[in-house]
Amino acid sequence: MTPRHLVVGPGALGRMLAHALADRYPVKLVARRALPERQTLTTPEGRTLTRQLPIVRLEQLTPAQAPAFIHLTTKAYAADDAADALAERLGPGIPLVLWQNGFAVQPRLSERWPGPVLCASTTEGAYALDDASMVHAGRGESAVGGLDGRHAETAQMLVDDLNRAGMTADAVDDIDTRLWRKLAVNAAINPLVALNNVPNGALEDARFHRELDAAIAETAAILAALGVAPPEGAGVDGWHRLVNRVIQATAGNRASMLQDLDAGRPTERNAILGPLIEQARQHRLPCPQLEALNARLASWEAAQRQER
Ligand code: KPL
Repeated sequence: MTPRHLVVGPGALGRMLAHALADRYPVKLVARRALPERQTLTTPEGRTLTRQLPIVRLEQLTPAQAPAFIHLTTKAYAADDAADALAERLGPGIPLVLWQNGFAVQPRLSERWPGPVLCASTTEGAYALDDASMVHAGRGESAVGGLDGRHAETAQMLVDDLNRAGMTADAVDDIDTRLWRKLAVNAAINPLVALNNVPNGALEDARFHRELDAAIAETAAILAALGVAPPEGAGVDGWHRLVNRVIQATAGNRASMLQDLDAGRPTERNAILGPLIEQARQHRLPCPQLEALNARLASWEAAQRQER
């Protein structure tokens, strides 16, 4: 059967999306390796649901299986290669939905993908237990839109599907601002907790304040130069409040970057710190703290590669 939604990248978010959409629409999950089709999800309320999710390999896709939407839920560093392979297999014109962190893949693929590109920013919480089971840890909200407010009708069609599937989603005309805001939070929290091997809540400890404050101040200055409005009030205080709120709300979490280091995967530093450092250079703004975090993560990753 031709799927309406093709979900590429069977990590926790991809499988959560596939589980939700499969209740209402034909869905296929695309994976690079064989995975069990019998997939289990534990809901935020603790119920266990098991479904058959059709899983295909990317190499098996043909234009006959072209869906209404492709959801790309890979890590940011794997998104470009996956998108190239999808365009080659499925042909042009299919809306691509980018669920990645950061602000690197989004402008690049919005230029390169042969069709409309939507970006999604979500606060859904999910983690994988193994190849066949995952936990939907907390319900969140998703915002969807094209960069610069493009593709509003397509975004509305997608959020209608997501809402019918039980998620909470909105079509927005300011996804650029939302992606930068999420990136700002990730840039403040993720590298520090990953490099120190601590849960998010540890950043409330005074020993982290100097580095946390420096990362927030540098990020605030860069985003001000880009014209990204600070959240919750003017200036750097708005960014502090937002970051502190997320630290408190996710105090027990091991952030995604820490999970990446634990699993021996590369981190998403190029998608999160990379765009900030690049913009700082373009606007001639100093960002020594962000550069130091990036360099420390790079050497950690290099050491991990050598161990393998
Ligand atoms: O989004 C996150 C992540 O882990 O990537 C935060 C907000 C840091 C929560 O853990």
